[in-house]
Amino acid sequence: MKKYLSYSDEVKEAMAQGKPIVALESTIISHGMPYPQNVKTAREVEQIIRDNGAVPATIALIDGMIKIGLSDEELEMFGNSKGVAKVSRRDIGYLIATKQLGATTVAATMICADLADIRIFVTGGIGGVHRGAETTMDISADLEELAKTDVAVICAGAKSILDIGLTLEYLETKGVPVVGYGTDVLPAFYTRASEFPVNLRADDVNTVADMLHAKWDLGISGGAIIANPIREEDAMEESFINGIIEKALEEAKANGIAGKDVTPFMLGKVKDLTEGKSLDANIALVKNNAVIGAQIAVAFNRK
Ligand code: PSU
Ligand code: MN
Repeated sequence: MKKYLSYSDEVKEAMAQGKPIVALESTIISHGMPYPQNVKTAREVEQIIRDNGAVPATIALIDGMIKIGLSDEELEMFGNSKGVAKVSRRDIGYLIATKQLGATTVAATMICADLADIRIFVTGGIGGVHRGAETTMDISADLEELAKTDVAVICAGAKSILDIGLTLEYLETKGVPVVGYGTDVLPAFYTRASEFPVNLRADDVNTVADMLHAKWDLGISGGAIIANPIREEDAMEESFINGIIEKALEEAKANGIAGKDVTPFMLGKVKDLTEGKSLDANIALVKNNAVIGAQIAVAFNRK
């Protein structure tokens, strides 16, 4: 297994010294945001994690290896290359065998973080049960991964491009803890609140760290979602963003978008229809998650 893993010097040193490490995904860079904002954001998020006492490990597949920690040039390459594959659980073996560039989704990043023994992972949003999934069966592999892989994902909740209620039902069935960070309802990514309550709430990072230790010490395998609302000043107006999402969903349908292309298509459309405002919100919420995620990693590492 170890022969497939390659660590950056920064991550190698952090591991040797027992420092807290935070995993970051690369699909958000290659397929979630346009260039050059994607690369700029990736760099800034890494720095926020350092400033909060942890070490960032952006994960991607390069030349037949799982890279744990990317160099500046590699970040640039993932942000500014055409034809980088979007890699979920199903794709990892093939991408390694064919030595292609692979940007890891939440599911694939969780798998790679777990292999590297990194338990805390920061991103923007997770995949979920899509609207209309009762006929399309479009349910993100992220949810299945959360059910079985021991990595906690700090995100800003679930976007209303998804069916948030069904996403929560799925997570409940699979036994995935969904913790509201300072909130009693699941945040809806661009907005601070959805209409859906969460069953668990934490108001400080120690509670999150203690919860993760207790769960995994007890042998209760699987991930956890720590849902951290976007800051008030960065949030979008609810009726505005929901109207845009409806429009983008219609366009996706009219264009026959399916499979792994749905989420990137929706993100791009929403960005265009909001004239970039959704991208600003997206960038702000990822940075906000990086602050909390790094602090959780520090608290988790203390035990
Ligand atoms: N949500 C975002 N930005 C993203 C993604 C989701 O706001 O970049 C990416 C993540 O990598 C997530 C993936 O794991 O999309 C989910 O894709 P799918 O819906 O095809 O499972
Ligand atoms: Mn899908």
